[in-house]
This record gives sequence, C-alpha cells and structure tokens, in this order.
Amino acid sequence: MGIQTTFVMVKPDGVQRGLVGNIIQRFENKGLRLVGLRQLTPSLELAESHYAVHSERPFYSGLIEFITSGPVVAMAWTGVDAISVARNIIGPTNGREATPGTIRGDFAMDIGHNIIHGSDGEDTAAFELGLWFPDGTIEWTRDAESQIYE
Ligand code: DAT
Ligand code: MG
Repeated sequence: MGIQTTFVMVKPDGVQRGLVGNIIQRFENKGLRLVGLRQLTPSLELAESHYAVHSERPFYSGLIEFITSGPVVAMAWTGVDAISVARNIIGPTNGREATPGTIRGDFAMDIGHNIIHGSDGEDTAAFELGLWFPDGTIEWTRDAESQIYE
C-alpha cells in the first residue's frame, strides 16, 4: 500500500457522449485527487506510442483510428493504490460484461468503444504519465477548511 499516480483518459466516445463530468465525479467521490487534466485530439504519434504494446494485435489499426478521431480528456489521479482503485472504478475491457456500477458497466456496450482508459501497472502508469503530461503533473494537497473560511 502506497501513494500512486495513475493515468486515466476519457476516450473520444466518452467525450462525444458528454460523460466527462460524470466520470470525473466518480473519481473525486471515491477520494482520488486530480493532479493533471488536459483535453486534446491525440496525434498519430502519441496514439501509437500509447498503444505500442498492442501494435501486433488485429484490432490495433482500428484502435489508433478511434483514439485519434476526436478530443480525449487525459487525467492524472493520485491516491493510495490509485492504479488498482482506478481500474476497479473503470471495470473490465468489454462493456457488455462489465458489472453495473463500473464506468464501462454503466456506459459501454462494446470492447473497442469502451469510454475510458486506465493504466494497468506501475511501469505503465509512469510511461503513460510521461507521455501525456510531459511537463509533469500538479502538486497540491487537500485543505478544504482554509477554502471555506478566509
Ligand atoms: P484495457 O483498456 O481494459 O486495459 P487492453 O489494454 O487489453 O484493455 O486493450 C486496450 C484497448 O484496446 C481496449 O480498451 C479496447 C481495445 N481492445 C482490446 N481488445 C480488443 C478487441 N478484442 N477488439 C477490439 N478492441 C480491443
Ligand atoms: Mg490496457
């Protein structure tokens, strides 16, 4: 158990369907802390680097075409065991098999168009955070009291 930062991305289908707010709310509600947020349409180069591990898979070209098809929302979330906590919020790859209550279980009917990405381990998280947040993430800690009272 330790503090981790994980990379999460709302894919083009999640952005087009207007699910960004709902998705961010789930991570905030859980107790994770948002330390990076960017909206961009990924370049071919960025998409290919991100999914390089899948380059030999039959679905790779479709995956790259999909992820570069429009804006995504890239995020970095911090907390204890953030990588597995985020994966549990997201749910398994195939939306039809994902349990309701997970993001994919609630919103996805497909294995390719499955709304959201989350890093699957410490090495992947470090690689993906460096790729999508080359200038680094944000340093801040929660201090709600000082925001409520001047
Ligand atoms: P995950 O996103 O759950 O980590 P993954 O790393 O195995 O899943 O695959 C990356 C993405 O590739 C996945 O979110 C959707 C797509 N994908 C995976 N398997 C697929 C398949 N059999 N057909 C089409 N797209 C697939
Ligand atoms: Mg994966």
